[in-house]
Amino acid sequence: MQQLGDANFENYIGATEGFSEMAYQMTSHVLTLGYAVMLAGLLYFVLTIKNVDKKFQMSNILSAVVMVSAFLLLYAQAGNWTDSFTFDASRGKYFLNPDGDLFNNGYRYLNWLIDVPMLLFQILFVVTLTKSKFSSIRNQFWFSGAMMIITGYIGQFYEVSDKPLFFIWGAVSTLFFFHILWLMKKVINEGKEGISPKGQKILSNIWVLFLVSWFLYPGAYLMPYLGGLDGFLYNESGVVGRQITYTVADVCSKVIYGILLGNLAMTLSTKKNIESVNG
Ligand code: RET
Repeated sequence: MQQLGDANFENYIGATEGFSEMAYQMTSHVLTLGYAVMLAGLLYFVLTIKNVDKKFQMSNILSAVVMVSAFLLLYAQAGNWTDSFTFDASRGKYFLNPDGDLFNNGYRYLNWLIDVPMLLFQILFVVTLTKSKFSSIRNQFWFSGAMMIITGYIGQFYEVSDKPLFFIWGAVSTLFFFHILWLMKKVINEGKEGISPKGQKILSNIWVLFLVSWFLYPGAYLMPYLGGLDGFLYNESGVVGRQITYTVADVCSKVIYGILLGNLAMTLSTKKNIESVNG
C-alpha cells in the first residue's frame, strides 16, 4: 500500500481499486462541463448587462467576475484529474499516476473563497434593505463566508487520514454556514417589502435555490461517508457522485442564481420605469 498521507479519498480509491472507464470518463466530462458552463455564463452576464437599470448593473458585473474565477479554477481542477490517474492496460482500469500529481479538491475551495463573498455581496445590489445596515450585512457575509471556506479547506485534507479532525473542522465550518443562511433569509425577507408580487415570487425562488444548492456543498464534503464510514460510497461511485454534486451545485449557486438576480433586477427596473412614465 502506498503512503498517501493527507490526500483526498479519490487518490486512495485510485491507488487501490482503480477507476472503471465509465467512472473515470464521467468524472472528466462533468469537470469539463463545469468550466464550459462558466464560460457560457460569462457571455450571458456580459450580454444582458444593458437590460437592467444602471444601479443594478453591479449584479451582472459580480456574476461576470465569479464566472471568470470559476472558469479558471475549474479548468485547473479538470486538468488535475487527468494528470492524477492514467490507464493501465494490463489491468484495464485507471490508477493513480506514479509520475503525476495527487488529486485534490482544494482548487474548488480556493475558488469559493473568491466566489462566496461575491455571491453574497451581489444580492445586496439588487434588494433594498429596510431595517439592516448594508455595511453590517456585507461585513458579516464576508467574514462568515471566508471562515466557512477556510475551515472546510483545512478539514478536507483529513478526510481519510484523520476522520475526527475532518468532522470537527466540518462542524466548525457548518456554524459559519448557518450564520450565512440566517443572514440571507433576513436579506430576502427585507427585500420582499414594498416590491411587486412578481418580484416577491422571484425572491422566494432565489431563497429555495440558495438553500438547496448551498446544502449540496457540505453533502459533497461528506460524500465518501454518506453511505457509512466504510459504506457504499467509499468507492468510485462516491468519487463520481462528489464531482457531479459539486458541478450541479456550482451551476445552480453561481449561474442560475445570477440569472434570477438579473430577472429580479429587470422586474424592478421596469417597475421604476412605469412609475416614472406615470409621473
Ligand atoms: C464546507 C465544509 C463542510 C461544511 C460546510 C461547507 C460548506 C460549503 C459551502 C460552499 C458554498 C460554495 C459556493 C460556491 C460558489 O461559487 C466548506 C464544504 C457547511 C456552503 C456557493
